[in-house]
Amino acid sequence: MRRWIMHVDMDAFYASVEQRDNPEYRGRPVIVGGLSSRGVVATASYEARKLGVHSAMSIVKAKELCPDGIYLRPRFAVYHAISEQVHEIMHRYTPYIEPLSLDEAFLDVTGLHGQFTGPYALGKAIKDDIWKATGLIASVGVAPNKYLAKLASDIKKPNGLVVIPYGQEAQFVAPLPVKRLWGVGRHMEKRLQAAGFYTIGQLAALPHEGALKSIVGNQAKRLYDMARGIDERPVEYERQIHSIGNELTYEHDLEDSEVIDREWYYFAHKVAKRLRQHNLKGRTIAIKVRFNDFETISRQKRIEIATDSEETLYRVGMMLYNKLNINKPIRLLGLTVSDFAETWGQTSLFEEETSQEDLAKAVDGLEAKFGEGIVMKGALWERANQQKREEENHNETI
Ligand code: TTP
Ligand code: MG
Repeated sequence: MRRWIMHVDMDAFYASVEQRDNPEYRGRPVIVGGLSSRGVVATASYEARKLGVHSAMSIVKAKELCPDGIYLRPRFAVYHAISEQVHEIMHRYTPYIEPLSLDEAFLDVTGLHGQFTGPYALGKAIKDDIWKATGLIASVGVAPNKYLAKLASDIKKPNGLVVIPYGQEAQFVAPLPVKRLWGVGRHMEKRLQAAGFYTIGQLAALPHEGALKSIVGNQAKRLYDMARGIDERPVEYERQIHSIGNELTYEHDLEDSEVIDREWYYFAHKVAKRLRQHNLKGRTIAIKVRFNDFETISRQKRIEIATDSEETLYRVGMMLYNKLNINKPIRLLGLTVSDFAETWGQTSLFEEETSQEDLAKAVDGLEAKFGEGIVMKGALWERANQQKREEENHNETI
């Protein structure tokens, strides 16, 4: 089967998020970065780029070029939440995802576009899903390999969607300048130009890589292959996750049953949310309790139907806990879900469960947009107003 690789990259990511959340910034030059006199630009909206502002430029320089710009500090928590939301969408299509940064990933979509009318329709579908879920635009490239997919997503930015078909690899890259080869920086570009190579096609026309050795050393083969549109690197996807859990060591030991009850609800919420982000449902629910004398107990239960629901995690967690008949102060609590079932394309048989799932997804979406805790059940709200906790441990075992 022919391999197809997709590259997804959000447009002017941080700046677009700020424009999404502050409509008055739309259509205006927005610069996100460190605002001190030594700060640098993290990114600039396309309106600001027209004036010459770009990533890594000093803020002082940016202000010279764009005195009327809107200068903002980054809100990393929001960008992280959106990144997770985008990954969740990608996981609906394939588990073979290699994230490169918060706003960029490769996907191995081999065999997938059979479900669509071709690679273009597949790229359009992901782009639309990302737009619907986040209100943000991703540029997408689909091609026979990683190098070409990344090039394709970049070449028509912003709002690009480009497919490089099989058979057109070399032809597509031939007219481009040599700096478009992955890994060719300014230094190597100069050396190639000094040797008479300006376009990628000129490199591809060489009979073999040998002639490049004296110019680029051990990069010769890699560049010669890329110049002909060849790149065999696989998508290095994240290894399979086998369990997801959270545990917490408390600053002050817990004794109050109401507080402990609320903690279980907190764990259920946290773990359920992370399960949904990974598109996973688990059948085994385990709790861990450590006392102030360091004695540690674990209990687990296997349920019939795999779940990602906080209500179920809470109920089972509480049931396991109540059976322990505890009478000592507690130092640590934890909840873990494992034994995952495939959830791709599965729909719930029970209407009630579906509406619960829809509700959970809606809450996840709101949290991604406005930050964790925007929609909270009473118990979590109360908890959020308590003192800060210590040493949260966010586990993903593989
Ligand atoms: P990029 O994808 O390189 O840039 P971008 O998304 O802002 O714009 P586009 O893809 O449309 O060209 O980087 C993603 C985010 O990473 C960017 O929004 C801000 C951050 N970033 C930095 O903080 N410093 C940097 O030097 C770069 C390049 C990016
Ligand atoms: Mg980007």
